Amino acid sequence: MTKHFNKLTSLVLGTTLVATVASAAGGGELEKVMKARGLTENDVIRAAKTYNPTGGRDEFIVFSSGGQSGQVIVYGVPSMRILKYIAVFTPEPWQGYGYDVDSLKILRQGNIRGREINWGDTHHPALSEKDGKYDGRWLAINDKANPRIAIIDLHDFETKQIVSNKVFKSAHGGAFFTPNSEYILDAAQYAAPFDNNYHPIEEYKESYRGGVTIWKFDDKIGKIIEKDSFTVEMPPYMQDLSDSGKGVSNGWGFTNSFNTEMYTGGIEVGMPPNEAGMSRNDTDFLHVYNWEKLAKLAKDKKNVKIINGHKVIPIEVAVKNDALFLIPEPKSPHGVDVSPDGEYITVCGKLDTHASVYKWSKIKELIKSKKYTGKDPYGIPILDMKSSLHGQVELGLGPLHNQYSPVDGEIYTSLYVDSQVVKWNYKTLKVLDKENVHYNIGHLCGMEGKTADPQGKYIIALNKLAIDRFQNVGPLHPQNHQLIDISGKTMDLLVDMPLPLGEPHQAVAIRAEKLHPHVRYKMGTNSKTGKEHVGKTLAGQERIERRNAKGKIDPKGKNVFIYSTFVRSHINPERITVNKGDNVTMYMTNLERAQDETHGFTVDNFNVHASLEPGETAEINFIADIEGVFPYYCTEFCSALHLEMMGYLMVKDPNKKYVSAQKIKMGTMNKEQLDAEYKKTVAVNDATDAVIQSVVAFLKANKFGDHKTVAALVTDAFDQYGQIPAQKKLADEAYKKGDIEKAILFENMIWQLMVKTADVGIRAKDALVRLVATKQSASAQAGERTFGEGGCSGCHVIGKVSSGPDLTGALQRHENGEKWVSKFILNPEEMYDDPYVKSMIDYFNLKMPNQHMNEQETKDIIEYLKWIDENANLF
Ligand code: RUQ
Ligand code: CUA
Repeated sequence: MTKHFNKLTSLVLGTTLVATVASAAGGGELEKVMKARGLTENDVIRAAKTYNPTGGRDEFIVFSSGGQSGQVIVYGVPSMRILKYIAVFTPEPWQGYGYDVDSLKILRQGNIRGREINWGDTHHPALSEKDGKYDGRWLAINDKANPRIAIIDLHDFETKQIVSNKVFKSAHGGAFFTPNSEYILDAAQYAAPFDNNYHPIEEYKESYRGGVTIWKFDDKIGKIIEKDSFTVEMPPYMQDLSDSGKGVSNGWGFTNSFNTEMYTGGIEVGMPPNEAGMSRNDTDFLHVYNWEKLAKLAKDKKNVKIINGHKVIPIEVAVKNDALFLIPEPKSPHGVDVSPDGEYITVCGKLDTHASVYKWSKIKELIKSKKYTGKDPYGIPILDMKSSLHGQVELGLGPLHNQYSPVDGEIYTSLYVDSQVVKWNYKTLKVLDKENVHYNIGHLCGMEGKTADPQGKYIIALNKLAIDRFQNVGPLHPQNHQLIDISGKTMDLLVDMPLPLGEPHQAVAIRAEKLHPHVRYKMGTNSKTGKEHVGKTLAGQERIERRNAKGKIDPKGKNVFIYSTFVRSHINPERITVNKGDNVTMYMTNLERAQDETHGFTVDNFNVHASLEPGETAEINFIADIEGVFPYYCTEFCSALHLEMMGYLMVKDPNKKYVSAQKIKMGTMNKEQLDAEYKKTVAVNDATDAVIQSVVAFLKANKFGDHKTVAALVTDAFDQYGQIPAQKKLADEAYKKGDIEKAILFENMIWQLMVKTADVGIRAKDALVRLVATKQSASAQAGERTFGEGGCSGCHVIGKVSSGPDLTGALQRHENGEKWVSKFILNPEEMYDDPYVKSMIDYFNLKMPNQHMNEQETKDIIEYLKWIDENANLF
């Protein structure tokens, strides 16, 4: 059971690493930190293996079930940094999910028998596949408690569809895509009557049923097609996990089960409890079914029964068509996992210490030659266990789930009771290594570890308990995902990640580069449908309409429609007055194209919230049933003037008379004062525009259009800049009319737009400099870092005189410039009397301090300065 730390190689490596970093940092800094924090060399290596410097990206992206939170959790590997919670079965205000009209429609697709359900017990996420490999387009996840499947679009990481299972009362064994995403397999769990009527438990064997629902999936539009989906009826064994065949076993599905005893407890009537009765038999049944054939059968009316509007293929039909078989499997098993080539099917015993490896070619032969050992009480042929087995291996206590690696025959299995991951070979049936985890691992997640093309490198242990791993935050502990390095001969546990959302059952990981999410929507998109929103509103189209019950514009109508736009930093309109009792619909379009410029929206006290991503149109709806004044505002800190991004909803009672309270008169400026302020404002705008024009000239001179990322930033900047002429016109008109006050305000608006333009424009310039500059040598790169972190940048700004001189051309200022500068960096004090240095000290009233750079760092800085000189025209 115990192992580890035969890691001579990593120790040696560790020492080298420490030595290198220590010398680079100049005073054994790393050693100091290690000592202060009590870290070993191995800890430091593990940290280095998982650390992402700022801006660094992960190699893999994990989609984890969010368990009872009803969400999906997205995080990166190896950093284990959480990137997103995707709202699925549960309202989630940040994303507006369930608080705006369109997302609420998705959530309500999950109603069961008319009942609203606002949570889910998510278990098994599944990524869509092409040829048995992940294609990075769609994610499906099941809800065990309220049998449903949701589809998430990986182009925007939003839930687009929820379908509820019309015959199951719970469903655990899904979601599993078939190898070309034709179908999603979803097995029941607790057997129950398929219809919605009462059936006494004494009729369990007659009226209760299990099964597998085979959902038709259209992978072009990313939707389950309910009318082409069907369920294969199965005996009331508790069907558990499933997997889809692939490669040689493509076209088949595998689902295991427990409680083939068909025991129904009843502690209260003196019966032994379920747990005893349901685990009595030494074997249960692996269900083997031909989904390809069943799908064809389901197309013919005479092969199906319609229950609750859903197609069900009865057991007899499946059996008659040689599409359903059973194979004994050891004692209340849990996971069933098909190997990358589809030939081996590994079933874990849970209450058995063994894993059983079945061989598809053997099963196929038995089916072909109709060699059955008998039939179960429902007439399903049973195949002989021994003749279908490749072999069995004793792994340890409580084997649950499996994952594969690219190494031929290599498989990783979780041991729930032993709290271990075991690496073994399903072909040679040899155990290779064991790694302890804390504690009680359920699923484990390999990198694309259940596909036809596993990527290896890491395994994540999804532990059921955290116990003592983290700071106690109360009796409800966080979950614990542990990252294990599997690239070596033996496994190595790298890091723990507490997950503050429970209980993540299963996770799937995909190579990050396979994901291609959008940055913005096409202007006016309803993100839930992907189509243009009926409420799409462009700048200048903002309006408030009052309509009657027939939808006709009518000043007496009670339905108020607000077509609004959002752009930094204002909402248009800013005043909305309605009558108490009006039905208020607000369409909101985020006019931004800039990356990450999301605006949020709420009206205080009305329990509505929307998240508006760039280009998105969303809709909220409420009855203005209380009188009063309600601020509404943007809920995302979107710019320096975010707090000002607000307005007022005023709800008045049409039956009341309101007396005006307008009394206070403020003193005003005289004409000269106003004129002076106006001129000052215009002058500031002119100066700001000059800066913008210089940036524009630079961008043009350096052909920004050749670089996609820079071009996108420039487009963003000009979104803002393009709004200036309209404001300028308003300012000039107001000035002409003598309303200087208003003219000043419009000029101020112009300045706001300029600042936003400049903000993005400078970002574009910096990005362009990086792209067009000559390539930095490794040493120059290190030099730039040292320059930034070692304190130089505190006084020197490249391209500018700051609190110290501009260093562009510094190497040319002196004879033997490189030597001179390096001497000055190393020992500035010795040169304070040098006439040049002296003049600088006088000018800046500052002495260059000794920053205690070592020789290497100084050399790197010189290289960096050389790179600056090479690119002097850019700064
Ligand atoms: S199951 S811990 Cu809900 Cu996937 Cu095995
Ligand atoms: Cu928009 Cu804050």
